[in-house]
Amino acid sequence: MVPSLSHPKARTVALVGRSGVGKTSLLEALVVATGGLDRPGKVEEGTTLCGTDPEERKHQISLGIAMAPVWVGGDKLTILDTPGFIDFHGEVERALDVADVAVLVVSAVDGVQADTVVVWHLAREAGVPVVVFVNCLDAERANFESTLSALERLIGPTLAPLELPMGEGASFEGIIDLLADEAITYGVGGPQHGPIPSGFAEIEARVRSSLLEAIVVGDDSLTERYLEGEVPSMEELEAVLAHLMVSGTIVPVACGSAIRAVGIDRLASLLDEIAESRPIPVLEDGNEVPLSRDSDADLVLRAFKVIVDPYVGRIVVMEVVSGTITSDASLVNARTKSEERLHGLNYLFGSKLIPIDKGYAGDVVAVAKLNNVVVGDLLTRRGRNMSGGLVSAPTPALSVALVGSSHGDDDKIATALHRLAEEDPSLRVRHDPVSRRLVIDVMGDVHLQVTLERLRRRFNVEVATTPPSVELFETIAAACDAEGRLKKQTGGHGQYAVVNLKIEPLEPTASFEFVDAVVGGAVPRQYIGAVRNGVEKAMTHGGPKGHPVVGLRATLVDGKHHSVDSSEAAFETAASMGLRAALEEVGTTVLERIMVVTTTVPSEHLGDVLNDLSVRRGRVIGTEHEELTAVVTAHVPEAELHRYGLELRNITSGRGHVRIALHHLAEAPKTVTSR
Ligand SMILES: Nc1nc2c(ncn2[C@@H]2O[C@H](COP(=O)(O)OP(=O)(O)OP(=O)(O)O)[C@@H](O)[C@H]2O)c(=O)[nH]1
Ligand SMILES: [Mg+2]
Repeated sequence: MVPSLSHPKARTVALVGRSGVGKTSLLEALVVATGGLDRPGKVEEGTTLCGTDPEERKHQISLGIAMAPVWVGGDKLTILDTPGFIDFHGEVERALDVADVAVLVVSAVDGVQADTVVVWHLAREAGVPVVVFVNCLDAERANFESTLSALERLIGPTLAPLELPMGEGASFEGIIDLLADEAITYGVGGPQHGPIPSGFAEIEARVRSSLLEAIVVGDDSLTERYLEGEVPSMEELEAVLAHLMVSGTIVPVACGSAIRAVGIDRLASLLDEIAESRPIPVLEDGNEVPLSRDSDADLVLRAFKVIVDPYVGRIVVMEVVSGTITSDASLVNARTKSEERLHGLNYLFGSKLIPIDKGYAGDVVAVAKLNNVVVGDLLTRRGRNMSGGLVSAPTPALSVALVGSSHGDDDKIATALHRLAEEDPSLRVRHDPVSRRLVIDVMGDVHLQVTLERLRRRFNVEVATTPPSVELFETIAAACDAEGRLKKQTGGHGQYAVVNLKIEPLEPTASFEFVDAVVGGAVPRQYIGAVRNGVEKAMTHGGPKGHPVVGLRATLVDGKHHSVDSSEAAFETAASMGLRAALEEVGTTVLERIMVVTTTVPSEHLGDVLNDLSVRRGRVIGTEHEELTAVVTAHVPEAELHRYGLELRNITSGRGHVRIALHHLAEAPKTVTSR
């Protein structure tokens, strides 16, 4: 369906790339170049539109999606700035979910690095057309040629420079527009167009002809005419180029400097050209349907970010997938099926909320007080059975247990963490049943540090961290008979119960069986349940080595009771005593949890992954190959998996995934039991 032309065009652009390449600075420069701001702020001074969060200012890196719109010829492009640091790549994925086009920002100083590769693959997997912007050409040691060759190795023959820099570093003067065949210099009076300086003529001619060839092969009639020696008109070339860029057949390269505002106006126009409707996949009645950005279609919104503002409260940022939203719209949350009433409509300009009346398909709107909407939710009209299913939970790289500064802080810490997790879908909070401590799953050391800083600044909560405890168990070493005898006379009623149990080991995973084999009422019926409870309580309480007991069958074979002094409590206590005595007598074996670890990595990293697993006492069960990826399944003790996610990320430059689940229990070696 062709989007209606009667509405203004609104599209979304994601800036992605490794940390420090200048994405936040580029967003600032784009806003200035299109008239949204008079002067750019600076990352170093914490004065940019998208770098005002105190932790971002402190670390001088972006930590989450931030945004501001730019207007290009009446079209509204919402530019999403994303963090480059790998711990925050969940945010990059969220931005790519909603973007119509992605700008892969690369610095001409450090070119293509492992993180660049990761982000390029994320953009490819999201199916978004990509524009490469080579930034920092004004910086010392900038090298366009080597950056371009590295990009060619990564992206392949679809890469096509549309521009060349004139000079580099201190001698960086401007941009050569290959299609228009002209030079553009940036002085105080704005961009100046002129002929190509003679020093650049030869290289310009060479790169230009390969660009023209790349364009004409995209259109059969142009190819024919080109081969006959005719040079197609600029309009014809531009039309075919636009089509090739939108379809991803050509990955264009633009260049410049965000800090010196060189080439930024041109990038804005290029983005406007490429930011065409990308059909957004949603699930409707169980089938995947692509929704085109049609402002006249049914309204569908998708939440991709939550901000908890100290003054405004909870703000949900949503993309208008299709339709037109007005500030009084009433919608249904496809996940909860409950109605969500909007109270006002805004867009975000950095940290500012700017009120608006309407948002068209492709727009990004921010709405306060939508307390039940979480990242990934779809809002639509009642009667449509949709689900997004698009927010994949990232694999946590690191888990740590938190210890409050004083006892009883746990509730306060948990509340604060849950508030942080609302804004940060990569942060997971859970309760460790063994240590009874709060455990958080994070994406790495920097993510952990930022989370602890936010706890302190926003909630005044101070915590220390420790590795989460490894869950150990005990099981009885051999079968035996046990007797529990309780006989107390302390004035009034006494307490009297005797139980005779037969205890046998079972498979440790079959945690507990109880058999009643009493004959002749030696233990009256009403106390049998209490005996069972007593055994279970003693198991949970722990064996002689202090771990919960699993894997045994207790058979009640005999016992004694007293018509006045016996009670449920007495039988429960006697049963607990009986089991404890048995465990002491025959001894216990300590068990550890063996996890089944399924690791998916690009095949070239398979060897390193297998080595790493063997160091972790892992036993490889199988390896499967699927095209360029390898899937390794291994049994690994839980005690060896601390920081596995981080190590895998290091080995694979962030391109590995892992799933971990409990498989069985096995005897733990001394090194683990004495930890
Ligand atoms: N010389 C030069 N420096 C630049 C340019 N663009 C950005 N910088 C500087 O590079 C540093 C990092 O810039 P940012 O804009 O914060 O980089 P980023 O890509 O947003 O980094 P993350 O948020 O960590 O992903 C800052 O000190 C900028 O001033 C540029 O075009 N030329
Ligand atoms: Mg940034």
